[in-house]
Amino acid sequence: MDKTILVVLTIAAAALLHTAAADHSTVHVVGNQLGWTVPPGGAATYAAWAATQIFELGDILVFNFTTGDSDVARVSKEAFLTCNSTNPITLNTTGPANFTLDALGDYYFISTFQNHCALGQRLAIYVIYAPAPAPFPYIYPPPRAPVTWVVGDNFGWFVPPGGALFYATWAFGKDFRVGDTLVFNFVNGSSDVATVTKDAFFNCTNTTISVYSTSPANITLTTPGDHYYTSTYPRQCIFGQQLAIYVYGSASNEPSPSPSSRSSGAPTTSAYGPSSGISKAPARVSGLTGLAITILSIAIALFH
Ligand SMILES: *[C@@H]1O[C@H](CO)[C@@H](O)[C@H](O)[C@H]1NC(C)=O
Ligand SMILES: *[C@@H]1O[C@H](CO)[C@@H](O)[C@H](O)[C@H]1NC(C)=O
Ligand SMILES: *[C@@H]1O[C@H](CO)[C@@H](O)[C@H](O)[C@H]1NC(C)=O
Ligand SMILES: *[C@@H]1O[C@H](CO)[C@@H](O)[C@H](O)[C@H]1NC(C)=O
Ligand SMILES: *[C@@H]1O[C@H](CO)[C@@H](O)[C@H](O)[C@H]1NC(C)=O
Ligand SMILES: *[C@@H]1O[C@H](CO)[C@@H](O)[C@H](O)[C@H]1NC(C)=O
Ligand SMILES: *[C@@H]1O[C@H](CO)[C@@H](O)[C@H](O)[C@H]1NC(C)=O
Ligand SMILES: CC(=O)N[C@H]1CO[C@H](CO)[C@@H](O)[C@@H]1O
Repeated sequence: MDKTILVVLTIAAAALLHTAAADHSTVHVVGNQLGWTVPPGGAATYAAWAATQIFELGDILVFNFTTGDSDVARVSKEAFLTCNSTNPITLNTTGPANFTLDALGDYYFISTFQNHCALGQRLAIYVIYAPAPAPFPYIYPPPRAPVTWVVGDNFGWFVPPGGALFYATWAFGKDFRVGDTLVFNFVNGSSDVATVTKDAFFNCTNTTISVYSTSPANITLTTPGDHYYTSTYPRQCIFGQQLAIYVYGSASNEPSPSPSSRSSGAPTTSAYGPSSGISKAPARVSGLTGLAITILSIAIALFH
């Protein structure tokens, strides 16, 4: 394809993504009415608050504090775990302070005022999925032959050391279509693959649609839309053995997402793909998983 066209399409896609993110951005007031302060309930307070939120790309955090009584620093994970305020990534001393979640990944915030962090004024959150590709003109992917996807590649299907971000990262930007096959490799008897509903996925409840108990579990994608996978084994779901994917229509035809997300003027083009920057993961991981990851990370940090 002509480079100029590709650049123009990429810019257009970026602009559309930006618009989509802006339209859907949610404002999260950290701690709700409590605001950003030394919490009466200790560190569990902000972890519990985070568990009630779903953080997405483009969302805004508002740290509501009184200037002079506190501040907010974005810090590394290590600094968060050790309450080290020596070299923060950003520091805002004027309240309220806004922070835009502009990338996937984890974010750590503390107060640099003496003892505030140790007393629980710290927050860890995870931005795992981009927002749904809701109403913006859809760019059709070119037809292609069915693909076999090995879930987690060489790592396979296990509790990932880094938590739920691992499978979200694996799935991010992948072009799953009806007719494709997912291959889950695990150890017989120590895990399984459960296809679950969205609620069961987010809440890690053990209500399964179907279970595949022998490895490899080869699952052919037969319907478009969201698909959720986890394990029925104890704690594997809450420790991050969770995969959410969005499946487009047939591999060899134009995809058929909901009619509202189509535009008659949308060009048929090959600008679509992992590098186009178009996010298509509709799923979001609740703070509950984030909390589980926080606990797991802290546990890992303590035992090393
Ligand atoms: C910030 O806190 C003040 C004092 O409690 C309150 O009046 C104000 O509404 C809060 N702002 C937000 C955005 O919650
Ligand atoms: C705090 O972090 C700084 C660098 O960011 C490091 O030099 C220092 O040793 C750390 N302090 C502690 C107590 O870990
Ligand atoms: C912070 O975000 C709130 C809520 O969107 C908004 O009302 C306020 O103007 C923002 N403040 C700054 C300094 O951007
Ligand atoms: C989790 O479970 C509760 C009820 O147990 C339900 O109301 C909610 O919709 C479920 N899903 C999410 C994403 O929280
Ligand atoms: C799991 O069990 C099935 C059925 O017994 C067997 O065919 C398969 O080879 C086993 N897989 C592994 C990875 O051991
Ligand atoms: C599952 O898929 C793998 C990888 O494509 C293949 O080697 C294996 O034979 C398939 N197993 C079954 C039971 O279809
Ligand atoms: C989940 O459900 C399956 C089948 O319904 C059951 O065999 C398994 O023991 C359950 N696991 C947990 C952790 O409750
Ligand atoms: C919470 C936070 O760090 N907010 C802002 C602090 O100030 C910088 C710029 O100085 C902003 O980029 C941050 O969003």
